[in-house]
This record gives sequence, structure tokens and C-alpha cells, in this order.
Amino acid sequence: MGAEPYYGPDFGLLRRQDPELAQVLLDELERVRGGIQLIASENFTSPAVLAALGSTLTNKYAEGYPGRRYYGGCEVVDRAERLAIERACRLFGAEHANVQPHSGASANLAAYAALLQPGDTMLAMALPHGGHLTHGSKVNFSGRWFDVVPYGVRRDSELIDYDEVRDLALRHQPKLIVCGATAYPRLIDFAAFRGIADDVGAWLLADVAHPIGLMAGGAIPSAVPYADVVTFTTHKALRGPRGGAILCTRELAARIDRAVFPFVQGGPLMHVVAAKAVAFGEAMRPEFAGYTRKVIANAQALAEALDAEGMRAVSGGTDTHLALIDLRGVGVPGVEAERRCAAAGITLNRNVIPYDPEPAAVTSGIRVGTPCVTTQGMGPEDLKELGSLVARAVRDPGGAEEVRARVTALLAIHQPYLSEF
Ligand code: DSN
Repeated sequence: MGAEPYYGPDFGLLRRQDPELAQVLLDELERVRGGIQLIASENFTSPAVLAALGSTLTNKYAEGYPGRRYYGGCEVVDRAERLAIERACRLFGAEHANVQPHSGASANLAAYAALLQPGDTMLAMALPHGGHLTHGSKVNFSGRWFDVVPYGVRRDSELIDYDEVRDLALRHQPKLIVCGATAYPRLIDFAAFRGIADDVGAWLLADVAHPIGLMAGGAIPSAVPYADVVTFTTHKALRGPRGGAILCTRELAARIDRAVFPFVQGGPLMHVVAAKAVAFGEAMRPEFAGYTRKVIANAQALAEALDAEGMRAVSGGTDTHLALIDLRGVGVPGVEAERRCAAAGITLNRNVIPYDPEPAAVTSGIRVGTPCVTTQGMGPEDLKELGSLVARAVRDPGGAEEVRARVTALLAIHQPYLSEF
């Protein structure tokens, strides 16, 4: 540090002080600039979000909530958290927001802690049908500590079977019904879930980690008017820092706050809370609404292009930012498709499809999403081309270099962290 006051991230300083670690950051930047990112749960934050993340707010211990902390000197970071809470409430029309969860998993753990006791029954979407790990998987705390009744999608339509959800709710009388998914391309009918929860006197939790950004931009209907508690992550289509948050009714505010701190977490990550405030502010701008509509149009163009190549879109398409692709028609398992796409400069993830005959390590499918490419400025025509590039990479590993050449040409026009967004 020289005579100039130090305000925030200084990459040159890091490079001089710790070239080894600085090289990791450069290599990661190079990796994302050198390929196309189709991971449905990732995005590129704005430089303003990165500036808040790299700020001195990381130094501050602030256990508690604004105006009610267990450490002195919190009057400045209080302002960051108040801004994040106010903006989240305004953006989503929520009565209360807790912006401290470190992740989606911590947000769900806190929501369960606020509403359930160990051993209580909850109804949630099964992981092999597109549900989240923290919705009752046996390898996760949620499956070990609660009596979880799973629901899934219909074999014929590959859509949530609301009749099955109602039957299971009536039979098992859960205390909590959880909706939301990690690999479900269609809109979820939150009003239907509300009706079922009311019929059995259950709480309704909507985990909208995936579509929350689309809801922020008004591109799809929001879960907030229907659910007692809404959990989400801030780093997917919402384009904020890696982290979680919870929205809830006024009635549940104190229970949720006590569950986040002191039950699940200690000190909040104040630099991340500040970055969440920045992201919520960005999501309020009219251009963010346009971005979310483009994300969906791009996902639809990609799903249609893949479908035309014999790579079937599960449920026949998408209403959101992601598509789930059944590869059985081309005879390549998901794990191999993921590897072949990586060799051609396209990053995506293998994913089980509903009723998948293959185990999770192999899978019959891939999941693709468009938050990153849309942030880079790509449009439906680019996504159509990307669909045929993915299909070529999957079918013909020998043609990887040719696919990579087209990927490089697309990236020359649409580079992350070089162009304005
Ligand atoms: N693991 C995350 C995803 O990729 O969907 C869950 O939010």
C-alpha cells in the first residue's frame, strides 16, 4: 500500500505479493474466457458486485442483526445489511428478508429449523426427479433428520404430478411442503402447492434458488405471494455473489431470524451481504427485466436446437433458464457427453433425467442453462448455433477442434468481463 488510501481490490498488489495465488485467479479468468459456460446455476457477476465482495467489510464481525449486534463498531456495516434487506423486500414484494445465509443449503437448514422439529414429516421433490440435495436426500442432513416423503414427475408428461402431491399430503399429513427444483425446466404452480398445503394445514416453503432471478425480472410468476417461506441463492440467474437469502411473512420473521442466527450460523459475511445489496439494486433496473426475458428466449432456442438434433428436451421444452436433455436418442451417456463438450470448449453438467436407468455418476442426460451466455450478450441465433455445436461435440469427439474453433469465434464477439453488461 502506498501513500494513496486503499479502497478495495487491487489485482496488481496481489500479483506482486502472491504470484502463485494470483496465477490461479488469472487461470480461472482464462478458463471462462476460453469456453462457453452452459452450467444452469452459474452466472457472471458485475464488476460492482466483485468490488463489494473484495472490500474491507470482510473484516467485520457482526453477529446479530442491524441495531442489535453482539460486537461494537457495527454502525457502518448495519447500513449495508439494511440496504440489502430493504432492496430484497422491495424487489420481491416480501414482508421480511434475511440476507445472512451463507448458501442455499444454510438457508434451507435455517428454514427447516424455524418450522420443524427433528423427526417431523415433510413432503419434497425427489432428487432423481429434479429436486435439490437439501430436500430430503439420504446423504444430506435433510434426509437424515426429517421423515421425508418424496414426490416426483409423471412418467408420461415429465411434469410435477399435483394429484400425487395432494394424495401424498393427505396420506402423510406433513408439517411442511417444499416445492422448487434444481433440474425442472417448467414453471411450478405455486398456487396449487398453496392449496394443497392449506388443505392439510402444512407450511409451504418454496426453494426458488434456480428461478429467483427470473422472478426478480418479472419474466415468470413469483412464489412470494403463495409461500410462507421462500429460500434462494443469489448467484444464479440473479447474478449476485455466491450466497443465500430467505424471504418470509411478517408472522415468521422472528423465527426465521433466530434460526439463521444464532441457531445455524455465527457471524454474517458482511462483504457478501453488501454484494447482495448491490445485486438486488442491479436487479431493480429495467435492463435486468430485459435480461431475464432474454435468458428464457435463449434457453428455448437452445432446447429447440438440441431437440432438432435428436437430443430430446425433457417435458418437451422449457419455460425457464434451463433445459434437461435426454441423450438416449444419440446413445451417449451424460458423463461422456460432459467430457466431450469440455474437450470442445463447452462446459455443462451431466444430470439424471426422470426415471433414469443410469446412476447419478453416469446419467442419461445433461442440463444446460443460459444465464452466463445471456450476460455475455448472446441471442437466440447464437443459441441455435450453440445447440448444433453441442450436438456435434457429443456425437463426434473427433470433431472437437472444429467445434472449438466456432466456440472461439463466438467468444471473440461475446467475452465475459471484457464487454459492458
Ligand atoms: N447444485 C446447485 C445446482 O447446480 O443446481 C443447486 O442449487
